[in-house]
Amino acid sequence: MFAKSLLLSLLTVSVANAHFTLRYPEPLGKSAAKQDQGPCGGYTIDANTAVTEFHVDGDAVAYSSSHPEVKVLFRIIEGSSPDGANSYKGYPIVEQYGSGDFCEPTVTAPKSLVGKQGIVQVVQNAVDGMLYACAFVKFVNGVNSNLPDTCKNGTGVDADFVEDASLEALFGTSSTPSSSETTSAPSATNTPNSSSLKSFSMVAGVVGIAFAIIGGL
Ligand SMILES: *[C@@H]1O[C@H](CO)[C@@H](O)[C@H](O)[C@H]1NC(C)=O
Ligand SMILES: *[C@@H]1O[C@H](CO)[C@@H](O)[C@H](O)[C@H]1NC(C)=O
Ligand SMILES: [Cu+2]
Repeated sequence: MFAKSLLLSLLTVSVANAHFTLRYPEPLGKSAAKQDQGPCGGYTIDANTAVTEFHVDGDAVAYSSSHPEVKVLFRIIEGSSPDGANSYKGYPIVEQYGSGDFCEPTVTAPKSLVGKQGIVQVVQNAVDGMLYACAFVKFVNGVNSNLPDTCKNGTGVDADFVEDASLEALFGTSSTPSSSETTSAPSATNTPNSSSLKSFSMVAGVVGIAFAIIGGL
């Protein structure tokens, strides 16, 4: 019993710190330590940043999520500034259920961006607030017919289309200083009962993982 509760508290800590890891396109950085800081989770683009080709008629955005319930925006930003004025929804906002690997293989960008550089930004509205990750890309023609191995959905991971005012608000407010985004707290955006529902589903997910691990020992 002691071992179980110890494992459970360790898992709770690691889940609270992990948030999500962008796997494709290549992220600006892999640490989630500052993932609550917009626009790119504490990372900026520099001379060493990897550039991934992104196919405007359909390409993959893949991540691994520690949260069993998040709302997700896949945002396409023109140019190398994440606060750039021209940005687009690469896919309708989804609510993703189940923790683990998630990949949306048909994210698109406007054809007018072909040949230009840009940013693929993933923003999650999660139980612990807004979370950000970015990838630096060069837009190319067509559909990616050679999807990466990281483009897969974990067992029990699924998604539905959803509306989300907080994610929607990221459009048309590109002049908002990013410092205001970093101060957002979960309590500010969630009504008490919806946030307790989300906490419950997060705890349920953690317990599920713990029992899956205990079962495997
Ligand atoms: C993962 O699930 C989502 C939601 O059902 C779906 O749109 C997407 O195509 C799936 N990804 C893969 C790689 O099958
Ligand atoms: C949650 O709160 C809203 C408004 O505060 C209320 O209308 C709704 O009935 C509540 N739902 C539950 C499950 O308590
Ligand atoms: Cu988190």
